[in-house]
This record gives sequence, structure tokens and C-alpha cells, in this order.
Amino acid sequence: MLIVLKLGGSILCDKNIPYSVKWDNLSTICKEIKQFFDEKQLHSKGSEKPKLIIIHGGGSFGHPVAKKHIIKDENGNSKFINMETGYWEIQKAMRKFNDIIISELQNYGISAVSIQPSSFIMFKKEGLHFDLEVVKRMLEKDLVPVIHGDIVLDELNEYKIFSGDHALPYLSIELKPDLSLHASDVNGVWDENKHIIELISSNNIENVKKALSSSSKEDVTGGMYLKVMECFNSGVKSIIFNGNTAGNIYKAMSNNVDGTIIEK
Ligand code: IP8
Repeated sequence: MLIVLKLGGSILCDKNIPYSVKWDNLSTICKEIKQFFDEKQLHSKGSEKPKLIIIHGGGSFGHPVAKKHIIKDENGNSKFINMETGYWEIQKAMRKFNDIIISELQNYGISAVSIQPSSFIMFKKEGLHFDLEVVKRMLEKDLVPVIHGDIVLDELNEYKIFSGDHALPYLSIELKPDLSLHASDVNGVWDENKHIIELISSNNIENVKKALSSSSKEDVTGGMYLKVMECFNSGVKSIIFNGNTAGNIYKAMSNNVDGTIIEK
């Protein structure tokens, strides 16, 4: 049983304070993952055995450093500057953040290992160039790959931010996990009346699209519209839930959390 869990930056960091970590949240998350593994491992064998990939974004590490290296040109387009040092600085900030998360997972007895996108992932015309052979082999060994947002290059040798929101749909499509979990700082996807939509499926996707498209069209990596559509199109059961609520990571991994379920 494969689960992909994306930990939103806002549940791990205070975005107003560079290099801040929400330690209470982080240790609760690690504790609940461990609890899930321990319970599940006792009662399952073969392909039922839980396998996990964790994804996290830039949080208050990658974003402030990346911002120092991005300016708007005369046409209002974003461009990277001073990247002779910038690539390393962004990479370093993300390594630091990733190291903190992995160390805490390891403290709780979870065999987490780092996957550093800036060293081997790039954007190509046809999509992401991201060889998953190593990730698959790590999973076979019961390791928990932890992939993070990062700085990468594209086919034209331009710099590009690789977001956790690029990683998640790619992994969902390529690995077809049983469950794709989005731990965010909201209770799920809201409708126009600010009620949580419990289930998004082919029955209501058109209405949901209408409700969301006006609110978050401009946010390229993090918008709820994009997130919902990527989940829906991946064909993998996805749940968007509040990762700040204690107990929710365990419940989500158990496929039993309050939030928005998205399935085709
Ligand atoms: O927070 C951004 O990842 P995201 C990564 O998932 C960097 O969008 C380096 C800012």
C-alpha cells in the first residue's frame, strides 16, 4: 500500500519568520506517521505493507532565499539574478530544511532518506525529467524518500523553481499510489458558502471548477484550483485536510480524516 503525503509549508513553518520551524507540529506529524506504521505493520503483509513518500515545499527556508534571487524585468516577468551563488544558496536552504525534517523523522524511528531535486531533476518540454528508479528501489527497502521543493534547470537552461506541487502530481501519475494526501492549513476545499466540500467527483467537478476558478487562477504553484484539478486528473484518491490538527496525519494515512476527498 503506497501513500504519498505532502506536508504544506504553512504547517511546518511560520512563513513570516525566515528559517522558523513549527517544532510541535513537526514532532506530532512524525509521531503519528510512526504510530500508523507500527500499527499497520503488525497487521499486514506483502503488498498491504505500508510504503510512504513524503513531499515538502520551501517553507520559510527556500522561499525567502529564492525571493532574493528573483526580480521582475521591464515587462513584469520574473527573472533570476546572481545565480552563480543563488543556485547553491537556495539548494543550501532547502538542504537545511530537508535535513531538519528527516532528522526528526529519524528520531521517531522512521527510515527517512533525502531526495534532492536540484541534483538530478529538470523540466523538459514534454514534462518533468525525474527518474523514479531509485525512489522505487528505496520503497522496496522500506525506506521513506523525502522529496522537497528546490531550484532546478529547464531544457533551455533557464532556472526554475521546482515546487512540491510539481512533485505530487508527477508521483501520482507515475506511481499510482493508493492514497495521495495533502496536509494543508485549511480544513478542505470550500464551496461559495464557505462549507467544506466533502467529496469532489465527476458528479460535481464542473460546479467546483466554477467556484474555484475565479478565486485562485493566478497562483501558479499553490492555487486550490490547480491542486484540485491535478488531484482529479491523476485518477488517484486524494484527500485535502488540515495538517495543523493533531491526530489528522494518522487519520489521513488511515483513510479516515475530515477534509475533501477527490476521486474521479
Ligand atoms: O513551497 C518551493 O516549493 P513549494 C521551493 O512547494 C523553493 O512551492 C525553493 C522556494
